[in-house]
Amino acid sequence: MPGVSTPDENPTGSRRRLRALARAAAAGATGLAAAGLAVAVGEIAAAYTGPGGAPVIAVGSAAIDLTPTWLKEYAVRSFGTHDKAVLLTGIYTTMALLAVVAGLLGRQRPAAGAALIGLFGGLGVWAAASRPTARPGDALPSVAAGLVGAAALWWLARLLRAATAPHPATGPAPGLATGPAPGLATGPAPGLATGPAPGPATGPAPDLAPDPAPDAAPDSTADPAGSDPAGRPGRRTVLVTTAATAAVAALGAVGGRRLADSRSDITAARDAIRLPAPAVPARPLPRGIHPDAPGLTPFVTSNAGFYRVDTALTLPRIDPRDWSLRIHGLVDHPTVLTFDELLRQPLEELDHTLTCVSNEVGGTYAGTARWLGASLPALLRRAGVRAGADQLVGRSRDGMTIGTPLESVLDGRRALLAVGMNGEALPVAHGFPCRSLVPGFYGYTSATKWLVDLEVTRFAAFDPYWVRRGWDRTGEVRTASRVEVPAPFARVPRGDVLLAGTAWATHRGLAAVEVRVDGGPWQQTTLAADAGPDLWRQWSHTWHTTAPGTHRIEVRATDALGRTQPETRRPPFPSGATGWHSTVVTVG
Ligand SMILES: Nc1nc2c(c(=O)[nH]1)N[C@H]1C(S)=C(S)[C@@H](COP(=O)(O)O)O[C@H]1N2
Ligand SMILES: [Mo]
Repeated sequence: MPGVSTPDENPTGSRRRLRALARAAAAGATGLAAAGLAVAVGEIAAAYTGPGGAPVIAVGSAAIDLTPTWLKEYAVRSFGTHDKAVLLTGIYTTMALLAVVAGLLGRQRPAAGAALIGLFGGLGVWAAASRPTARPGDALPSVAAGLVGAAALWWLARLLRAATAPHPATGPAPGLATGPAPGLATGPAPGLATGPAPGPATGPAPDLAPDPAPDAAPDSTADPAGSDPAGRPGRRTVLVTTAATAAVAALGAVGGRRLADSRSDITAARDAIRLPAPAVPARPLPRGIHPDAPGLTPFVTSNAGFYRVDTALTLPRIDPRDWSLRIHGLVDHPTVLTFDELLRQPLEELDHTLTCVSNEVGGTYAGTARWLGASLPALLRRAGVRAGADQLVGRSRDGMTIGTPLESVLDGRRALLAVGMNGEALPVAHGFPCRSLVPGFYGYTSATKWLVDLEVTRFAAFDPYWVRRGWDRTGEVRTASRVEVPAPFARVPRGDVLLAGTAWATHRGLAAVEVRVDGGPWQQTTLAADAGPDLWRQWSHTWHTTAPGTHRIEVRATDALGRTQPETRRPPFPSGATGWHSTVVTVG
């Protein structure tokens, strides 16, 4: 036979290795294509059953719930708000590796390769079913993905094996001479080990075999029709089929995602909401709440700039027409409120700084907004809280549980069931259509987004999500302060340098902020106007620089109870970070 594909009478070792490598790559590709098809089928099915059912999302959500606290802390510290992207990348990478393994396995044992793909579908089923919000349909996308992926791998693997099998003259192609044509589903169901897997028992594995006899080398260039006279599929057939499968998978995945987005699109419903005017408007913010220091955090955080912390891999998209809030537990009159009923309550405006317990010293997981909502204590009083209750548990549509000390909710502070944020309906990422807010508590113990259920209960009766993972059950906000101006490692001219920053002791109120340079004496800073105890407070100070060089500026705050931030540095777990923030600048 002419041409490059003429089998070498005496193949060199490198040539043999190259051929083996090409065959391994082809096998790996079948695994990737089959897994891709599985993901696509899962995405499309999830467009109908709900986003929580998409296999990758289900596995990712389960991973989030199962991640030990130390690892979660590490992820938040290292990746911040990118932690979810990192997780998804990890899942896709793991899946790709397993898919390649499945493809390689499938060379000798198509059923085993198929079973591995099916197993991943099974993992999706388990993950979807184990979600706290699991509905019966949630497992369907993973079932479909597992079955289709397994069938695709089995089919591709058998095709590949047939194409690379030794020529009938030297030995029957395993599985071919005796079994049905590949692609006809007359054999054992993929993934079900109902019979011995064809392959190793019937002939040497193609890749383990010494180089095939010259006339047995599959020769795709002599095989334009895609199969040789013996009816074996050619390598080109396998290649084309694998590529076609991958293309269908890619199209399906993109299409499925689009379909899911359009089916769950609630933009129009959110845009249609007309928030009523507040029955209790907020006092206008006093003048002089924000020192004029370029680079200082704005006093009010924009919705777009507001930090986001949650466990939701896909945002719950709730149509307010399908939303209701159940208030139950240790109450005399359990109630269910629709969104319209909620909007008909007298709405109050509340200027409030929300902070996250995971905020590091000097961190940015804090934001201030003008919230609009119904009074939470008023609704609870109307429901009739019974004696013995001490915890209020909020549940979200996505299964988060958040517990707040009931006594604090009812002690006169302005707790809200918020529907508005800075003049618009809550953004989806911040809990649309309704979230709770209780000034004085970190988000994880007060600020349930996508809230659908409020239970009056006891601490002894229920541990919410983060408490089960070791976090403090009370979650009162610690006093915190930051130096923001100058920026870290800034170079500043000699003379007077303006220092400025932000501090909070939410609900207790902030009494003082002090700074010191290079461990020198503490100096009082100038506090900007006080907008109320539920809000952060900004500060500024003129530093008369003396020596050129590098200097460390430290800050500490004192709350209205006279308690100054402790120097001891502690990490956020389990009850919020402690320690003084500092920054380093160079003068000269
Ligand atoms: N449903 C739900 N609500 C949630 C959370 C969550 O993971 N899921 N995270 C809480 C935490 S830890 C914080 S700090 C705040 C953050 O609110 P934001 O994302 O609007 O800033 O939401 C709280 N409410
Ligand atoms: Mo948080």
